[in-house]
Amino acid sequence: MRRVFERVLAAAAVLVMAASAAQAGPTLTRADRRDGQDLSGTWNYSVDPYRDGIAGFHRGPPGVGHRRYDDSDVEQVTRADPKALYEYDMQRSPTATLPASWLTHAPEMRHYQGLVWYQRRFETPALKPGQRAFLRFEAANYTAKVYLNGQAVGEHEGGFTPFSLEVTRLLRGGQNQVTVGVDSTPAVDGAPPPVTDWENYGGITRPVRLVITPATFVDEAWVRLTRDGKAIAADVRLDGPAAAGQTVSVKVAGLNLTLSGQAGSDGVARLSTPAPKGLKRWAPGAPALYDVRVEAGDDVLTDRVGFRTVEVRGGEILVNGRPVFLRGICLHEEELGEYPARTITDASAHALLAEARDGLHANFVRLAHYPHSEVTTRLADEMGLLVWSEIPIYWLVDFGNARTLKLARDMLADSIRRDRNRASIVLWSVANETPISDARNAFLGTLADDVRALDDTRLVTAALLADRKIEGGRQVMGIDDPLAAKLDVLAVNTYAGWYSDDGLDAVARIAWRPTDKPMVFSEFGADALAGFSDPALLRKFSEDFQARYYIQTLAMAANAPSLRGMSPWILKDFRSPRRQHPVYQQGWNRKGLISPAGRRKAAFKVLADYYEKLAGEGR
Ligand code: GCB
Repeated sequence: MRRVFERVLAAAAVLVMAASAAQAGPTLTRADRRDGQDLSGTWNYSVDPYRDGIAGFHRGPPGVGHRRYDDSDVEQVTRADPKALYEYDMQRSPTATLPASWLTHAPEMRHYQGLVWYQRRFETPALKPGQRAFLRFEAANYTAKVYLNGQAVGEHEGGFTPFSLEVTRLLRGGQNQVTVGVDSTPAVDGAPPPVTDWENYGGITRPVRLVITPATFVDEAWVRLTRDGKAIAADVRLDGPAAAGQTVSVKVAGLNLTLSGQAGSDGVARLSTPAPKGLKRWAPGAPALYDVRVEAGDDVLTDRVGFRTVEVRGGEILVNGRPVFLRGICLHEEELGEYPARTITDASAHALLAEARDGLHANFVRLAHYPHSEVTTRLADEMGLLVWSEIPIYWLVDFGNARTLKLARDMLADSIRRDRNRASIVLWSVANETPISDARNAFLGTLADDVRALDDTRLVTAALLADRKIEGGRQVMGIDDPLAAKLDVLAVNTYAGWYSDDGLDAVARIAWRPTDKPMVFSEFGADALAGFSDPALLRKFSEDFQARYYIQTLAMAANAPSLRGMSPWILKDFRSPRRQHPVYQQGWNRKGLISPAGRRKAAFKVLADYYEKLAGEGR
């Protein structure tokens, strides 16, 4: 019997679901503050490298040989029916604590890429009449198929954005069982594309929550100081049958302020009031935050929000009307330690951001190369750091592909909706180092337009590649990219002296063409293995080389008249499968200013001193 050989989870159920990208579920911002239940904790897991659980070993349509996944306990069934054959038993499979990438679940999982099934049971009271329930995943990398009590509830593509699936009808009072198939395999038409320079952390890497709402609830409340700084505005988006016409109020207790009004036929209430005189603005280094309470019908949503303006004028980046120089550093989403699992907690995010703010005297972090966890952007708000947030449109994306464009637009919209209340975020980046072509220009142009339509209170940027020429016998770098016309801030990655043969003395002499908009060095950096010193030869990978590289590149920065900030690459060494030098790299990109364990390299002090001096000059 063919059935005998199969290991089928939810085969038929999966096939009836659209095999497409992100589902447009609600955003459920500030899920951490909503009613419900945290489903983090102990889950069972089971690998499925051939994806039998989805397609069966014949990869055929459902029918003979395909058993619909059911909710039964395999051990009990086989005891009652000794002829029954299952080649999986989730409830007796190994366990892991989520959220975390599976790379650290067990030594044999370290390099696993493919499909992993996760399952857990949880008890919950029956819903009250009118209540709704959602499973909200803050992130699962890269695709996820979700089942509750044996029924498919939806799927999602993209490893860094949240998604919520409604389970109102499937949720039982008492015990429930949630099963998730997470597949880390990158797609050639996906985002990011298959080749990147960071570890592909498969798994459920951010919190999962059962969220319980009233029938009509506040999905998102975007509360902000308007672009011109004159008003406090709130767009409150409701979801549910009573959304249209619903009365909505937004209270900012610390300002003694209440905005109220009705949602329109689209379920959105657009409220606004002049900014009160006593408003204390959020600013880098002085992060004033206010508790905000949004009420609509039976629902209440709270948040903590800062109010500030950011704009570009006369070649300057202005925060609250004052020019700022972005004293930044890049970060990947990877915690300190020799065995990171992309488990970002308050403590692990704080450890990294504190190194940036207090160690380097930074006022800015570039969160590369995808939306980081909600904990991180909330902490940046609290810690008074300016933030660059980005989507994984990186290197060789399939720019001519309509599916890829839709995916990118969904990711961008999901990340903006998630984080529009984070005053720390001042830049939305639409791409990193993407080779110029007509298809790419059109693709990224669409994304830049989307940013402006979704959020007019921040600036649009993208990390571009530098153009290099010899002019009058001197090396001159600049930006020659048609996308520049679409951006507010021009960002450029530059590695002269590391990826080029330039001697380090030559780097300091490179000049930069002025640009008509503020320019930022979004990256520069050099690998160094912590502890490897080579002062005589200054060999690459030594701390001495990296420190000298920083000295020379910072000298070059003085030759860039439009420069208004920088975020060198990168705060901490990070795992990258393409970095396999056996002596210096061992699977790590070593461009960190600190080692995986957090040890500061010599270049750390070079940058810290430079930033301290700039800060002392009031920049
Ligand atoms: C870059 C990329 C970044 C890499 C870095 C490097 O330009 O944007 O993702 O990790 O260079 O180390 O080569």
